[in-house]
Amino acid sequence: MRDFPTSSATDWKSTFRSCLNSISAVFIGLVLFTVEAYSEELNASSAVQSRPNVILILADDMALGDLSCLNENRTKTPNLDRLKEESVWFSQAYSGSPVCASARAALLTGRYPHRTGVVTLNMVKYPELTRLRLDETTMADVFRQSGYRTALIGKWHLGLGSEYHPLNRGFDVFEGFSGHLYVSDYFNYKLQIQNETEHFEDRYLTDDFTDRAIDFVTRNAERPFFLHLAHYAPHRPLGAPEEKIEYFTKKGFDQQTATVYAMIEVLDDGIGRLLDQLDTLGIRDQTLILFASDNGPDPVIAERFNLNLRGTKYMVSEGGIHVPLMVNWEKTFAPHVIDRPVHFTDVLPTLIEVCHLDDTPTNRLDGVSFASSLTSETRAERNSPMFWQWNRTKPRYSHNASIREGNWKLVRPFVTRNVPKRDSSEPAELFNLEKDPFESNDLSASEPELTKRLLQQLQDWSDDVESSRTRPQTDSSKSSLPQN
Ligand SMILES: [Ca+2]
Repeated sequence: MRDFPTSSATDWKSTFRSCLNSISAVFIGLVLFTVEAYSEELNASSAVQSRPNVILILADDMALGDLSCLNENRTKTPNLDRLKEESVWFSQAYSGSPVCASARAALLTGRYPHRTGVVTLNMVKYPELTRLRLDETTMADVFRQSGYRTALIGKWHLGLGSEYHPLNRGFDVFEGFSGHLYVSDYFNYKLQIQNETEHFEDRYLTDDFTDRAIDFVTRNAERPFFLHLAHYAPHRPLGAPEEKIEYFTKKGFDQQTATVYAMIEVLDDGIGRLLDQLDTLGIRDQTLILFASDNGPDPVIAERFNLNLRGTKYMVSEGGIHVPLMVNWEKTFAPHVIDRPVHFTDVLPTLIEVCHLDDTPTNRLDGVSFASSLTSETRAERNSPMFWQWNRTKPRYSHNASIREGNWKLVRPFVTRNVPKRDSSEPAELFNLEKDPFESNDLSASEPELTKRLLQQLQDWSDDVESSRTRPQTDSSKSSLPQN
């Protein structure tokens, strides 16, 4: 050590102490900084590691009563039955709409379909009423923003035209079709493979989608992916392998019902194959799987068994909107049943929470996360009511509209399949779903105050979503998102 003059010993000591303090401060600061940086890295890395792959499988017009475990084996759905046993099953799950396009709009945005601009289903006749507004953020946008590889395999039905194409709405991969005109037959159809249209007549559509889904998960097994497998089955046009149809005609079903059931069996086979592939790849327990149907059974085909629920596709009665929903994440979610009502708009906020996604949609979500129901069997009530409305063209909210609050459901009846020319004067009906799940006992006369209040809430909601639907178009929400 250097010899310092005695006279300055006190100064030296104080300088040394001060120096030491500074060094300590720097050192401690450095340690803290390093620990902080490390822990940030650790948090980021554990967040990434805890992000599961997500496969959202949607059937089209498949009824709750089409699952063989719920229909005394009228149908054959062994894979879905097993998945249900291994999943969190929502016994009170609701679509966002009783028809295809609007239901998908709600599912993919977490918002009531009216806000998104998708209020009906005929894309050719009403292009402006079937496009997902460009200022809406999709589930695929959100996953992609968080680094997921995103794919839509199957049906889009949320707008024709390049701006509305799935590749411009958050999907990296699109192998499917925009609307019904592509599929004249399940054995003879066109698909858009990214931007190119290809014609196929050597395969069966449902198997084709399954093969493409298997191919996608195999190619992306090493990274987080979001796959929306939007099957067309068992939607019209009817068609299935003969031997499968024959199995059901031999059981005594008419030709049309037998064909629908055969289509569902092929769908189920495909889900089994996809799950097997996840096992083979060793990523099953890193993959969250959801299965749902977009709306109830199509009344035009044949009368289908649907647990005696009232109404069908097109109607806001239970038969049109009460759908199957199961959520599976092996080793993370213990199988159980949740009877809390959930709605399609709840799926996006749930996935944002469960997958720790970075981005949140710019527009206010209508849905409420049900993540707590996935990890616990406690029934957490949804505080806000749920709403539905559909008619064939511009919304007329007095037709086919409904609100559910707790166990009470108020329904403004479905009047006609044709375009309503004026507001409906049909009286609203009131049901207590806990006591009357079949909506057979109208209590509006004995509960006039409740009926009046719910009717007003439905009216307020109608005004709100209509004002949102007709807002000026802005594109700001998409400016920060990667574009194809
Ligand atoms: Ca549908």
